[in-house]
Amino acid sequence: MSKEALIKDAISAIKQCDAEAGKETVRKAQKEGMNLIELLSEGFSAGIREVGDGFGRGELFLPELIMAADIMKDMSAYIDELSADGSESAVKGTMVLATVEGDVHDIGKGIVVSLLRTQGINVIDLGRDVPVKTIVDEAEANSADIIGTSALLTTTMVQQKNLEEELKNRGIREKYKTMVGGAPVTKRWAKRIGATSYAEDAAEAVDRVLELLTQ
Ligand code: B1M
Repeated sequence: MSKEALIKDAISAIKQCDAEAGKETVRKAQKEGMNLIELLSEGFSAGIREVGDGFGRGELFLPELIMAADIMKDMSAYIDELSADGSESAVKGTMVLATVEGDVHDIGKGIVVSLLRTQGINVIDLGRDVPVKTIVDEAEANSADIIGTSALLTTTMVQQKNLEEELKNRGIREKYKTMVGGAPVTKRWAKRIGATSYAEDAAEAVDRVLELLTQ
C-alpha cells in the first residue's frame, strides 16, 4: 500500500471517527516500514484539522469535533505504544511542558512530548489548562533546563508572555531557556515576548530543544 493511500486512510479514520480503521492503518503503515510520526503528522493531524475546519464553517457540531479529537488522541497513544522499543536512552536534559491556562487543546503538545521523549529528553508533561505559577514552580522543583508552553487560542497566547514576566519577577529568567509553540504562535511572537525559542511543529521542536541543550 502506498504512503499516499495510508495517509488518506488516516485522514478518513479521523473524519469518520473510526478508531478501529485508524489502528488498522497504523498497523499497515508499520508493516510497510513507514515512519509512524509522519503518519501522525501528515495523516491523523491533517484529519483533525479538516474536522476543525468543518466545525469552523458550521458544517459540524462540537460533539463531532470532540469525538474526532478523542480518536486523534487514541491514535497518538497507539503510535507511542508501538514506537516504544523499551531501550533506555541517555537523558540529555529536562523540559517542563504544558498547555497554558484557559486552553484545553493538548493533542499537538502530546505529539511534541512523545517525539522529545524518543530523543532522550526527560519531559515533565504538566497537562493542559496550567497556570503560569504552577509551570514555574514545577520547573524549579524539577531543575528543568527548558520550559515549553503550547497555546492554541489567540486569547491564551498571552499566557506565554505572562510566563516570561513571572520568571523575571522571580529573578530567575536567566536560569531557563523557554520555548513556545501552537498553531497561532509565530517566531515573531516568540521574539516579541522574549522567549528563547519557537518551533512550528513537533519535529522542529526536537531540533530546537537539542540545540538549546548544547548552548
Ligand atoms: Co478547538 N479551536 N476550541 N477544540 N480546535 C481551534 C484551535 C480553532 C482554530 C478551531 C476553529 O475555530 N477553526 C479555534 C481557535 C480560534 C482562535 O483562537 N484563533 C478553536 C476554538 C475556538 C475552540 C473553542 C473555543 C470552541 C468552543 O467551545 N466554542 C474551545 C476552546 C476550549 C478551551 O481551550 N478553553 C475548543 C475546544 C476544542 C476541543 C475540546 C473540541 C478540541 C481539543 C481536544 C484536545 O486537544 N484534547 C478542539 C480541537 C481538536 C481543535 C482543532 C480542530 C484541532 C487542534 C489540533 O489538535 N490540531 C483546531 C482547528 C485547527 O487547528 N485547524 C481548533 C492538530 C495538532 C497536531 O496540531 O495543535 O497545531 P497543533 O500542534 C502542532 C504545532 O502547533 C506544534 O506541534 C504540534 C505537532 O506538530 N506545537 C508545538 C504545538 N505545541 C507546541 C509547543 C512547542 C512547539 C511546537 O514548544 C513548546
